[in-house]
Amino acid sequence: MKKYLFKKCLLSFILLASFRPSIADTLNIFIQNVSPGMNSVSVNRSSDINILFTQQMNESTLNEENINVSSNMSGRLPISLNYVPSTRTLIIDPQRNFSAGEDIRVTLTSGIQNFANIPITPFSYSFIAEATGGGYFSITDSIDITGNVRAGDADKDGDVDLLVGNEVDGLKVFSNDGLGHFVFTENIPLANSQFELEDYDADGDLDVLSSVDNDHVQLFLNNGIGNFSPSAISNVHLGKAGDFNNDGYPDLAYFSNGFDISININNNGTFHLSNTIAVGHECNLNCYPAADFKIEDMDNDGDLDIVVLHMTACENPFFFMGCRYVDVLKNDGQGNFTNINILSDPFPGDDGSCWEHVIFLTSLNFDNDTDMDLILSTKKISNSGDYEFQFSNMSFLYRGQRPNVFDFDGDRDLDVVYYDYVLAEFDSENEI
Ligand SMILES: [Ca+2]
Ligand SMILES: [Ca+2]
Ligand SMILES: [Ca+2]
Ligand SMILES: [Ca+2]
Repeated sequence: MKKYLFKKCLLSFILLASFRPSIADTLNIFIQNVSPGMNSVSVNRSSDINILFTQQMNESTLNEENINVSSNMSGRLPISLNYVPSTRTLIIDPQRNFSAGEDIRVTLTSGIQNFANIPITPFSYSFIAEATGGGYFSITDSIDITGNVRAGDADKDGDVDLLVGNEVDGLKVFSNDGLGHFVFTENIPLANSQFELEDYDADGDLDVLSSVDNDHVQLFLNNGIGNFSPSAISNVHLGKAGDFNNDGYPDLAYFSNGFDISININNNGTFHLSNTIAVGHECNLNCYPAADFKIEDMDNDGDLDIVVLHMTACENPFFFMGCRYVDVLKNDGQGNFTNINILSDPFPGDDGSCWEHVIFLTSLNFDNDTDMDLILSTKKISNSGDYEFQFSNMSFLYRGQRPNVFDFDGDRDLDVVYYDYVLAEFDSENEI
């Protein structure tokens, strides 16, 4: 995410309280339906995952090599699998309950075959586990930072730890004591303060991908208990993770050439530039650029698309003038993308009085159907499917941003890490 004029941000979260089961048509020629439904929120924490196929499957291909269930909290999850031919249903049983608010992605790769040994169209989808609570937050811990902050269960002991970038000492790991307080445990000295945390090798633990100089990133692999060792270097930039080709391994996307998006495919821990998608920007008020993007399956066809917010604005003493666009880059399933513009605002107007208010793009299924929706500051963008979107204004400014929203103290309500760029520190807030 580009942080031009990024003065201050406060992470917050709206918990959608109710869950309505999805009523889905056939999802593709191989998959009838999935449960929990696509983009579900508030999924029961002990749920199994059921895949209903349209036809009999080759049971020997329904194995862990071809099926990846991954968590934003801890990476790939151990699962057990049971295929029931009489109902054409695959039951995926994760070997632990989901954590509150945990984001789960299920990927079915092309290694799966039907009864005639024809590979399926690769398919992935996600849902969010239920959390309880609601109310107020209080500050519990403060840690100095001068770089990225990412949260996840780095040491795999069941609680969410913090990795904190520091320009002097590199990357620091703070381990959660189980009650939401954090203890410094180790430095990753070769890693930079700019990094991301994902299970890049899909082996069930979270790894670090760090900028190591202007043009390269280096992977630091987790040994399974939170010790990170230097690994492959790739000649690409740091970016957001998304498995664009549905092989179970997180790929990378980042801005290049202004607002264009570069896709980099993960090949056994090294990243290779695949293609760059042009993102047009027809606005001549080219004073300050700002941009953000989210990686979501916006058309529910089982592959990850990219939603790009891009804007430019000029500041005079009293107000901003500019224009902003939202484009969806539609994935064809192979990692090739087509650009579809869904919003073009010549002058932000309704929420353009303060620059920091208009660069927050959030993806969230806020109307509890099966589609992923968007929130852009005070504008709700409701997804009706087939690239039809409804726009409405909210009376408040929404700046909720994942990924640093987790249940840090294990009491099943969601806590928030927020960081203040002005003071260069951040605080962990726990809900009470
Ligand atoms: Ca932990
Ligand atoms: Ca890993
Ligand atoms: Ca991939
Ligand atoms: Ca898609």
